[in-house]
Amino acid sequence: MQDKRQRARVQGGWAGAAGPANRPAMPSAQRPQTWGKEQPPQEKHFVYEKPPEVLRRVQEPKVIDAAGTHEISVSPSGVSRLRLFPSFIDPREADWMFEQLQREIPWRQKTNVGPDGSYHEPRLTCWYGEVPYTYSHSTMQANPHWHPLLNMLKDRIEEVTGYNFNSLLCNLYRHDKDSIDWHSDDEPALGTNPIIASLSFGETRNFQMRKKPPPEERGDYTYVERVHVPLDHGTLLLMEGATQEDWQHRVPKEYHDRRPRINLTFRTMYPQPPAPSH
Ligand SMILES: O=C(O)CCC(=O)C(=O)O
Repeated sequence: MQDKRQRARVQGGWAGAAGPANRPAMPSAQRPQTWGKEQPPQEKHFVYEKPPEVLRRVQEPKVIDAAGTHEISVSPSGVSRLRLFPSFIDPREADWMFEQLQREIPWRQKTNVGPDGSYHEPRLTCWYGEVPYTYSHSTMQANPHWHPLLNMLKDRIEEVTGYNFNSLLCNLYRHDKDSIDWHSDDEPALGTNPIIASLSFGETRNFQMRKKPPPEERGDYTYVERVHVPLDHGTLLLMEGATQEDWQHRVPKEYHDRRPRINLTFRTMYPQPPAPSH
């Protein structure tokens, strides 16, 4: 895909009158007699100059859907790594888990604060953990009352991955217009290089990632690397290493009907010192 901005624009300038050097020779008999008279207005013509070709391409997303470990980048911050476990929960088990979670989790619609004021999140959420969780200038209160099924899933994930988690953000995407916008899970309370274990149930949605651009791009994501991971019923995705520092992710709205989807993101939160009072 070639970016429109890269197409050669017509450039050039108005060159002076065609002098003897760049005008074809004319037989002397045909030459206009100009001596003794006023010179005619100088003839100008537009000279096209092709601008130097800048070859930058918008990158096609790399689709990751195979089980296993995928290193998506290496940078001074470290390796960004995804580990994908399709059918981590087998589909029949995943069916009843989905129904139970949809029915029994106390889902709420959170209100966030952005540059244009407050807005309702386009999805429902529920937070579990010993400490509150603040993002987008709004806080979810600590909630130690884990649903037994969530405890069971946490144990299974810990056993397979070897990591321990103490918190969980649950997301319910009710339909195709529910979404989560570009962000990284990089709040200070998550520590450096946080490990995020993301378990999905229900409708398959496209989990999209984009690499943060280098400083010289001044926040322009046009040419960055992209990765798409279709997350389906029962799939576990682990994000490790520098993934939160070097990449952002989102689940975009869709243009066609989508049935509900639940996503559970297990994390480890560290208590933070209280903010200084003034
Ligand atoms: O729904 C998902 O797969 C992603 C959720 C997410 O990005 C988050 O909870 O931070």
